[in-house]
Amino acid sequence: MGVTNLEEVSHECKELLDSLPKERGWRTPHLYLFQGFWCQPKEIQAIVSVQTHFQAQDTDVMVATIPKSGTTWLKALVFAIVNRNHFRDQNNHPLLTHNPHDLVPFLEYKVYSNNQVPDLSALPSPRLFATHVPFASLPGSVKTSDCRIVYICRNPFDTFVSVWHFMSKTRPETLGPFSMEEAFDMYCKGIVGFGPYWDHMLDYWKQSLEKPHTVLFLKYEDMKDDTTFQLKRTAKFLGCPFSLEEERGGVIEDISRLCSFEKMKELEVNKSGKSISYFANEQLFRKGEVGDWVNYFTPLMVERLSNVMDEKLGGSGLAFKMFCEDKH
Ligand code: PAP
Repeated sequence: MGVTNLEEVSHECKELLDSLPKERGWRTPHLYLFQGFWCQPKEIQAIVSVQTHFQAQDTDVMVATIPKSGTTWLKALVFAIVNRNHFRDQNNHPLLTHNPHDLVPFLEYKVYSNNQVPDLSALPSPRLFATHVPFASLPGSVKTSDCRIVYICRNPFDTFVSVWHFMSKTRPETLGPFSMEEAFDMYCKGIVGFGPYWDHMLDYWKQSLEKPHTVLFLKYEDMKDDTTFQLKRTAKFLGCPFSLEEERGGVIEDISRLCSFEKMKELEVNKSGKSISYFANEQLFRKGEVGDWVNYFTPLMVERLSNVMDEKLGGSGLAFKMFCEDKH
C-alpha cells in the first residue's frame, strides 16, 4: 500500500507520536520530528527498536546515507569490495541476481522492521548493514565500537530532484496532490525524510574529521567523477586495500563496472523485483547523473536553495560539485 497508517504501529509508538511535532508528509499523511529529524511513523517504531536492540561489533560495516544520495550504489560497491575474494567470477556474482538492498539490509526498513528483533550474533563477519538515521541517533554501540561507517551524501539540488521523482512515483493517490513548489518549500525548511539534511550531512562530516578511522565521508559527485580513486579510498578505509596485483588485474574497474548505473539498471532483478515493501526496485534507478537539477530548477529555486546551503553549510568546509565534470 505505501501509506503508513497509524493502525500499523504499536500503542507505545502511537503515544510517542502524539507527543511529537508533525507536518504534512511526502508519502505518508504526516512526518514527525523525532530526535531532531523528520520521520514516518513506522520508521520511528523501527528506529526505537534498533536503538534498543542492535549491538554493533567491531568488524561491522554500516553504510549510512541521506535518502536519494547514492545508497543503492554505495551498498553495491561496499558489498563487492568486502566480498571480492568470495566472488571472483564476475558472471556469477550475487549483485547480478540481488538488489543491493537485499545484500546490505537497512536496519530500520528490513532488519528491525515489523517488530522483529532478530538474533544477528551468528552472522559471519564482517556484517554489512545500512541506515538513513543521523549520527546522533545511531545505536550507542555503533558510536562506541570500532564499527566502520561509510557515509555518502549528494548535492542538495540533485537530491531534491531525485526525492521529488521518487515521491511522485510512490506517493499513494489517496493522499492527494503534492506540488513540486510545496515539496521544494518543505525541502528548503528541512522537512523531508531524515532531514534537515544539512544537520545529517554536517554531523557525519564532523565525525569523519574527528574520527577518520571509523567514519568515511563520500560524495556522490566525487564517486561519479573518479570511481576508481574513491573505491581505493573505501577499500583502504574498510581494512581491505586493493593489492598492486589486484590493481594491475583490473579488479577495481571490474567492481566499478559491475556496480555502474548502466549495468545495474538493466538487470532483471532491478527491472522487476521488489526489495523494500512499498516500491519496486526499478524506482531506484532513474537517471544517475550529476547536474540533472538544471532541468527542473527555476532561477528563484536556485537562489533559495543556494542561500539555504550558504547559511547552513557555510564555514563547514563541506561543499559540492554541482555539474558533471566533462572529461573529454
Ligand atoms: P534510497 O535512498 O531510496 O536507497 P538512493 O539509492 O540513495 O535511494 O538514490 C537513488 C539515486 O541514485 C537515483 O538518482 P536519480 O534520481 O538522480 O537518478 C538513482 O538513479 C541513483 N543511482 C542508483 N543506482 C546507481 C548507480 N549504480 N550509480 C549511480 N547512481 C545510481
